[in-house]
Amino acid sequence: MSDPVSPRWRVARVDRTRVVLVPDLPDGVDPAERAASPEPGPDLPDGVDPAERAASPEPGPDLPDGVDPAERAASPEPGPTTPASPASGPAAPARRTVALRPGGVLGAVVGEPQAPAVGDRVVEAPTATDAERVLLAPRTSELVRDSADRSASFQVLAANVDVVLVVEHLDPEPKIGRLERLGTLAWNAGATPLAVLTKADLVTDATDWVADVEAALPGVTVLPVSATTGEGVDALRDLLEPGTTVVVVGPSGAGKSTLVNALAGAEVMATGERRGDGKGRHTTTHRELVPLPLPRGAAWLVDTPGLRTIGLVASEDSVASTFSDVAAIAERCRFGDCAHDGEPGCAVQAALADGSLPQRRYDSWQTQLREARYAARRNDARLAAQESAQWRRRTMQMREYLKVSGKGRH
Ligand SMILES: Nc1nc2c(ncn2[C@@H]2O[C@H](COP(=O)(O)OP(=O)(O)OP(=O)(O)O)[C@@H](O)[C@H]2O)c(=O)[nH]1
Ligand SMILES: [Mg+2]
Ligand SMILES: [Zn+2]
Repeated sequence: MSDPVSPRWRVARVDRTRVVLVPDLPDGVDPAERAASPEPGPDLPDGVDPAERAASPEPGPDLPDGVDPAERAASPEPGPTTPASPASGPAAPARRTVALRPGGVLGAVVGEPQAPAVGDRVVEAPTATDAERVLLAPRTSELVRDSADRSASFQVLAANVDVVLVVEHLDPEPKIGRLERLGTLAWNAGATPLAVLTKADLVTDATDWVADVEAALPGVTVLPVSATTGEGVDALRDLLEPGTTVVVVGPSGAGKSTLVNALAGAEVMATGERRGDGKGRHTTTHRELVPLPLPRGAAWLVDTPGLRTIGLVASEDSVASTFSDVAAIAERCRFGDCAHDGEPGCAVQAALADGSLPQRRYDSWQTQLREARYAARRNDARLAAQESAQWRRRTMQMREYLKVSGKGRH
């Protein structure tokens, strides 16, 4: 697959009126090797010619310059540090700021102009009149959540995501329900979730929590880490593939930015103190894409602000991925349409009764299913509304036409 236009950029940051772009990195991985890789993540069209890739220099740790001074002045809570560029090493590829079109959109290679998200791929498509013209490339995946303000149906947290690091602290105690929700969010994006339990240095033994989280997210790798002692950080880095995009999500104060810095081996994101009451204040206030140098190339990391509430916009299939164990039990119910609500021969009720299915997990499953069904209905309603708006427009256009042409008059 080749692009009609080149080269590629990635959206590193989105503001109201402009986006910051960084040059996309060649992933440095032989496609054959990637195909043989055990990681089942969705394969990204890399758009880089293998020959060209071989010739391209190893991308250095392109450190972002952090927060724009103007933005910082306007920001209610300025970050404590602006990471400095490394004194040595290859010159960082140019960052570029591009103004958004009215409505906060960019033109797209295919289809209507769209609001860009961090992680979007952007291609240069200069015209005679606009040498700066760039276009959004179609997304391979989207990490979405319910919009916070309900003004839109959902919010795109990041685009073109391969792996989601679902971060939860070991101290205070991890919230399993939150991990389950973020797991579903990740599956729904078509990405591979990886659970990271931070602050392992604050607990004597993380083994039981790891087992609990493994049970809550079947098939998901669970890693305890400590940015303080370095425990687990190399192991986590080893799980990440060059050329992929890895998004870090989790509650405020969980140590997401600290983890990003530990993985990157540099202070690329500002981190904050946790409040005495255990509630994190939001240190990171915007989503940002930063490069992650790996031994065989580089990947992209997206740090995000802590999510206060995580409204699910997910399909029932994504819920079934997180609850594959419960879904397997439900398949043994006598009736195919069993509501697990007292029907005879209900395997789910039986599992609850004998304790093999914890009530907490059952409740979580039911809650997520309800939300998935609600999201589907809402989406249907939204599509219906769009259709009726189109219909109204067409009717008006037809009336206008009849008026102008005089055909409507008797
Ligand atoms: N003891 C210990 N503290 C940690 C660890 N990781 C992070 N912290 C501390 O936790 C606090 C919050 O860390 P951040 O990295 O800013 O948390 P965050 O998840 O990015 O928070 P938001 O940006 O608000 O979403 C800081 O005081 C960190 O020093 C760890 O592994 N061990
Ligand atoms: Mg942060
Ligand atoms: Zn049942």
